[in-house]
Amino acid sequence: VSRRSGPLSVAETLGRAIAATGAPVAFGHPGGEVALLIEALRSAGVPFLLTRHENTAAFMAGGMGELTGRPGICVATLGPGATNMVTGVASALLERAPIVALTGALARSAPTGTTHQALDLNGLYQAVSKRSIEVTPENAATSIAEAIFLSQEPRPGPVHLSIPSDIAAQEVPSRHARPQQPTAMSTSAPSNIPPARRLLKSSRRPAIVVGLGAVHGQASSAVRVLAESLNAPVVTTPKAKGVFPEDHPLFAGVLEMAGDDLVVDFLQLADALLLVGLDAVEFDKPWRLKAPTIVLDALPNSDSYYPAAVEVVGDLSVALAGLASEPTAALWNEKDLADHRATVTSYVRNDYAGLHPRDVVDEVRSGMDRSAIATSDVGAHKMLVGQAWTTYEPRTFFVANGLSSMGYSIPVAAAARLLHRDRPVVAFVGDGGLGMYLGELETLVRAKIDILIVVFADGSLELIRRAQLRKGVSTSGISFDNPNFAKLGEAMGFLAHEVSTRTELRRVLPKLIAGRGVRLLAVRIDGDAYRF
Ligand SMILES: Cc1ncc(C[n+]2csc(CCOP(=O)(O)OP(=O)(O)O)c2C)c(N)n1
Ligand SMILES: [Mg+2]
Repeated sequence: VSRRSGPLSVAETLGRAIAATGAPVAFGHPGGEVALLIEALRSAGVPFLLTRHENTAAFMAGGMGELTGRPGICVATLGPGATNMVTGVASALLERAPIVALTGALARSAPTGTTHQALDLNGLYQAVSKRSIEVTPENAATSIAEAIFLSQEPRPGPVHLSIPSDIAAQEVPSRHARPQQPTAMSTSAPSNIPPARRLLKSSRRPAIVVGLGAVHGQASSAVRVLAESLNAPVVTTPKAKGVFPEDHPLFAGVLEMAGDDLVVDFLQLADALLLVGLDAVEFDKPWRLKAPTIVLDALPNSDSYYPAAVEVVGDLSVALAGLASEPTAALWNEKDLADHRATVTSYVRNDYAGLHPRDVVDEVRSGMDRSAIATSDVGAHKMLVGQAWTTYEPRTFFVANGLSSMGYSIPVAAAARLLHRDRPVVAFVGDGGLGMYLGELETLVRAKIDILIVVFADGSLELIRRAQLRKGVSTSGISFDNPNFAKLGEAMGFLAHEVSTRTELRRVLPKLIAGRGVRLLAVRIDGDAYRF
């Protein structure tokens, strides 16, 4: 780590500020225009991990952000590098992942009329990030400080900096070397506790709905204390899985995933709903719950996706603690709750004769300990995994459910393993999502990342096939051929097995779970087995 004194270049200024956040690595795919930036990151102590596509770099950075709450870092060059990274940055915006996305940009000294690789990158990135700033020597220190700060502020997300290629080497004038930015996050004392308590006190059957704001607000233990003191059942959204332990007798399922209607019907029995950090980004159906709501969040309910009878804005743990002091005698019955959970569990299984994708989730779950980290991609398999994968702790399950982009699960699992070298990590993915970024398997092998990839090989974009069936149109444009996965593993240097029966699954799974490096389990399934 270089600690040269004297004036710093723009690249060095950015590199040092990023290193100071504790970012362990920057992900990206270079061009000549970002060479100085990558070198400045490296010499500040932030090594560069080359991905084969820029979106993967942004997905990995987003994974780091979701895992830690601090910004992940991704880098792309100008022009096609920057356009390639747009989906990954948009994913960070709607998955609420703090990241700082750095791209090159056309040299400010480029001759008038230069159009080669010239695009309005700030205009492009403005649409997919919280802010997009063109870096100059004068604003460099302030811009990177703002990017780091703003990315973490609720709701977390991406901030983009474009660095014109001739600016990177220029010196930051000493009078601009100190950033003009706050460094402390805002925390406000929650308002409106008394009316919330009154509503709760008059309720006989309160229920708690937890969203992803509770992950960022680190409200897990406060949710549990309140749920137990009220004897209130708890459901979560997919991205909040693990905030409440799913083996707890008060756990009542996951919204928006397979069996969603059952969970909604159950919640209709409630006479008051406590919504904790619920983010509308996770819902793609209209709000159906009828009971009056107490809305607890870091931000005002400006989306108005769901109605708020009482709104409590501020620190979630403080707000939850303020409500927990008023015990009510809730009329929920433990047996009804247990029956409800069993109904949800059996629903996703279907009466299907062959190897059910649910069996795969169950076998992998029981082969890994409670601390395991799982990720899910997007498709029919997500509906299953989001309900069926038992999650015990916050920040141990990650799913694309905001932008819901294919390609999310493997990079996020890789980021998880880079951070947690002591935990088993599994990525569930469809054969469509895997195929979209197949080249990245080389990245994972090269970086020696210990993960199990479980691919549901149905030869189809199954979720889309279901949509076609529902709409009564022909099922065309959704089928494809898969590679021979075992041979692919041989060619690319990782262990891979293909199974199509439960016996085969049980034979190869222990070896795959216990192994090192990249391991791939391809499960041949019939897409008809899924039930939403
Ligand atoms: C980048 C991207 N393109 C298209 C979609 C729309 N989409 C949602 S699910 C899906 C099918 C995914 O197929 P696969 O990965 O095989 O999963 P399956 O549904 O078969 O489980 C598609 C195309 C998307 N979410 N993301
Ligand atoms: Mg598929």
